Amino acid sequence: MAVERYNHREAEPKWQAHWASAKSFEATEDAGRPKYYVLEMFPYPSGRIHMGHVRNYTMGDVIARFRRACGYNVLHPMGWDAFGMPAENAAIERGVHPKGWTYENIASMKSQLKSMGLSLDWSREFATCDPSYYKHEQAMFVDFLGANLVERRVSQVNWDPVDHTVLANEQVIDGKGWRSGAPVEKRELAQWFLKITDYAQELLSALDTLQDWPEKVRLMQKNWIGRSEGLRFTFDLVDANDKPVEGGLTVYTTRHDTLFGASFCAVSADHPLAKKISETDAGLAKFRQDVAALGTSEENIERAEKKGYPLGLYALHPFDKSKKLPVYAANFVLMGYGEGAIFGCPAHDQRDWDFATKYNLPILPVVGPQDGAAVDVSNGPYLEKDGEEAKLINSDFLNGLTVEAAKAEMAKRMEATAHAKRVVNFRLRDWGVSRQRYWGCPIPVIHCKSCGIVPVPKDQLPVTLPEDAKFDKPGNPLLHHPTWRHVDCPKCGGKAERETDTFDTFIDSSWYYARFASPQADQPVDPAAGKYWLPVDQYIGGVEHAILHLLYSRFYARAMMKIGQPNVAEPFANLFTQGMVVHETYRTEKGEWVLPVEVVEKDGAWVHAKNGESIILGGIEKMSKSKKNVVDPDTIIAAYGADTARWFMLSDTPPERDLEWTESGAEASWRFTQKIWRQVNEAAALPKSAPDTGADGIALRRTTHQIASAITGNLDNLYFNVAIANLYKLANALNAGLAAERRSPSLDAACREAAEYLTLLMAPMMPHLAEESWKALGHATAVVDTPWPKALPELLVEDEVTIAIQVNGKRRDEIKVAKGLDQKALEGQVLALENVKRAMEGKPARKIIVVPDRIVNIVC
Ligand code: ANZ
Ligand code: ZN
Repeated sequence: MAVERYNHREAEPKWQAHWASAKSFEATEDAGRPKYYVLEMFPYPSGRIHMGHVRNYTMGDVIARFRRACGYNVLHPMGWDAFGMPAENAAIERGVHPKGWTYENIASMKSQLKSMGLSLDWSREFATCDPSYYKHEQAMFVDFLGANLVERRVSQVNWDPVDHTVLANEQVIDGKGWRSGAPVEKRELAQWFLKITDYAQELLSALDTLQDWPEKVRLMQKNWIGRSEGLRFTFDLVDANDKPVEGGLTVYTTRHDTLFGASFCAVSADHPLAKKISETDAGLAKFRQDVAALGTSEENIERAEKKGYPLGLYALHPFDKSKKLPVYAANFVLMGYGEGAIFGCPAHDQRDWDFATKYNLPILPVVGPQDGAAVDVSNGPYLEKDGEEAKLINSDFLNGLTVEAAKAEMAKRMEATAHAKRVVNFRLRDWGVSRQRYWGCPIPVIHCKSCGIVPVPKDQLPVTLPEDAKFDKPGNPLLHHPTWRHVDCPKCGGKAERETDTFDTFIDSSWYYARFASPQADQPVDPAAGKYWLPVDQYIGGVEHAILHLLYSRFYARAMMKIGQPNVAEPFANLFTQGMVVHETYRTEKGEWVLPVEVVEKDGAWVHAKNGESIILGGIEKMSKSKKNVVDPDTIIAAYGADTARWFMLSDTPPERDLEWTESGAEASWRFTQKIWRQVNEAAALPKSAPDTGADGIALRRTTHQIASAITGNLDNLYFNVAIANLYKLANALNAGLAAERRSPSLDAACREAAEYLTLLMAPMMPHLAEESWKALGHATAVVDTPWPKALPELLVEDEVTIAIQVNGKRRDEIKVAKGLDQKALEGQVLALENVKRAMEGKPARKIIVVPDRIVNIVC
C-alpha cells in the first residue's frame, strides 16, 4: 500500500491547535495526584530564539511530557526575563521604547516557541516587566527592609565620566568604558544591598543536601561562597621616625604559619590609611587613580601587574621587633575582603613573590619539604602540593612543625596577646542591587529630607516606570525625567524624591519560579499553590548560571521565608545543565565569516553559493552571531518540522555535552520520521488480533517490552540520547517484523503492538508525529491523554533456555523455560510433562538433580 509522505507542515500546526483548545497542558492543583514541576531557565526576550533555546526547551519538554504520561500532575510554565540593558540600548540606538521593543520581541519569540510544540501552560505566562509581577517584587522589598535583610551602604562603582553612567564590570574593557572609550573612574555611591552574607554559612552547608545537582555546580558555588578560616591580628605601626602610629595595622591571613617569612605589608588603595596619606602625597593620589582605572572586576585585578606605592610606614614583627616591614598601598589588595590589608610572604605566595621581586624585598623561605631538602625560591614561590606534609623552617619556635600544627601554635600564641583573633571569612559579598537604569523594577522607596528613607506604602504599589522617559542623553532617564521622581513624602507629606535606581535584573529571576505556582495571586505566592507546587522538581539551564542566578535564588527563597512568604529553602530539587550547540564555522579567503546556508559543496570543495568563492572551514565553535555559524530555528522547523529538530537535538550526544548541529544529521532525523510514518501505516493495515505469546510474535514482543522498560529508565535519568538509540532499535525490530514473509496472527499482533509502543515511547520527543501515528493506528483519543506504555514483566526475561530432561539417566524430553528459572518452579513443570510421567511409571521421584539452565535428571 502506498502511504502518503508525512506532512509536518500540516500535522504540526494542527496538533498544536488541538492541544491549545483542549487546554492539555494547563495545570491545576490536585491533591490526589503527585505533582511534578519542570522548569527551563526562562529566556531574555532578545527578539528571536536560537538553537540553544531549542535544545534547552526540548529537554524540558521531553521530561514534562514523559512525567505527564506517567501520571504526574505536571507544571511546565514559561515566562520572560524581560528587564535589562539590551532594551535600553535599543532605545538609545534606535529610538524605540524599551517597553514596545520588549513586548514585540516576546510576541515573536512566543510564536516561535509555539511552533516547537512545547507542552507549556501558557495560561501562567508573565514577563518580569509586567507591573503585576514587579508589584510583588516591590512589596517583598518593603518587607525585606522591615526584616533587616537590606542595607543602604556606600560602595564603589565603575563610573564612565563621559557617558555619566555606572558601568558593570563587563562594560569596562582595558580600564575604559565600552561605549565612550573614556578611562573609567571609581566612584562612591550609596546603594542598596541584600544581606546575602548573613546566609553564607547556611548556603554553603545546604549544598550538601543538593545531591541531585551536578557536582561541578556545587563546587562552583562552594568556591564562590569561599569560606576561609584564618587569623586577624594587628601589627604595631611606626612612621619613618619610629613614632608609633595609633591603631596599628590590622590584617587578615590564612597563613599565619608563614609570619617569620613576612617581608612587607600591603593595604588596598582604598584603605583608610592610603586615603589619608594621599591627601598630602600627590604620588600616592596618582597611584590610587591608576588602581581605580582597573575597575572593580576581581578578574582584571588578578591579571594586572602587581604594583605598589610605599606609605612611609613600617609594621613591627610581633616576635622580632627589630624587623620592620615596609607598608605599601598595592593594587592586588581588595578593600572588600578581610581587613583590606595583608602581610606579604613572598616565598610562599605568587602575588607576594611578584611584588617582592619588583621592589627588591627579601624572599625568605619558611616552609620546606618534609625530607629537609633545600628550598629554591629564586624562580618562584614554593607552594606545597595537595596532601604534602610540608614543615616549617627559619621560623624560631615553629621550626619542624607541619603547616597545620604551626598555624595552630601561632594562633595560640597570638591570641594570648589580645591583638589577634581566629576568624572565619567568606569571599561572598553582599548583593548590590541598585542599577542606575530605566528598564528595571523601580526600587520602592522615597527619600525625604526630614524622615529619611521612607518605603512606599504597599497600597501605593506598584511604583511604575514613566512611559514618557527620554533616552537622548547619557545617564539614568528616571533621574532626568521632569516630574516622575518628585512626590510627597508618605510620612510627613512634605516634598520628597523617589529613588531613581532600579533593581538588578537578577532579583527578577530569583523568584519567578515561585510566582509560576500562582501567577495571578494578589500576593507574591498563594500559600496553597506554593505548598503544592514548590520546589521545582527539575530545573534545566546553562552552566553559565551555575553561580549567580542559582545562588541568588537559593538566598531569595530563604529571604522570602523570613518575611513569611510561602517557599522552600532549596527551590530546585534537581538541576541539569545542558551543553551548548556548536557548529562548523566558514570563512572566505579574505577572512569574512559566512553563514552555513551560503556554503555549498562543489567538486569536493566548499564554495560560496552565490559567487563561487572558495570557503575555508574555520573549526567547530559555539553558535554565535559574530562568527555567523548560526542556523535559524525557524528555517529548520519550516524545512524539516519541529519533531525533526527536537529529535536531532537529543540524538547521539549526551545532553550535558556540546552538540554539533549538522545539516546531514538533521536530514537523517527527517528521514527517520518518514520511516516511522511508513511503518506505522503498514502496521495499521495488518489484520487485527489480540497480542498473544504465540511463537512467531514472541521475539518481537520481548524486544518491544524490553525497550519500553529501558526507555522508561533512560528518561527517568535524562539519558535522552540513549532513549533515542533504543527507539531506533525498536523501529528496526518492527521493520523486521513487518518484512517477515511468513505471516501469522501472532506476528501481526506483535507488529501492531510494537508500532503502538513505538508511537507512545517516541511521543515526548516527537509529539506531533506521535499524535498523527496514534490516529493512523485507529485511536480516537490523543497521545497526550494516553498513559505511558507498561512493560510486561513476563516479557522482560532476558532469554529462554532449553533444558534436557532425563529419567534415571536416560533422555526422555526437553523443555523451554526462562533462563535462571528457580529450581522449585522448574521441578514442578518437569514432573508435569507427559513423557516424564510415562517414563517414571508412577514411581515417586527419589532424587532430582538439576544442572542449572541445562539438565534435569530424575532418579526414581
Ligand atoms: C599571608 C600569606 C602568606 C597569605 C602566604 C597567603 C600565602 P583566602 O583563602 O581567599 O581567604 N588576603 C587577605 N586579605 C586580602 C585582601 N583584602 N586582598 C587580597 N588578598 C588578601 O585568602 C587569604 C589570603 O589572601 C591571606 O593569607 C592573605 O595573604 C590574602 F604564603 O596572608 B595571606
Ligand atoms: Zn517625610
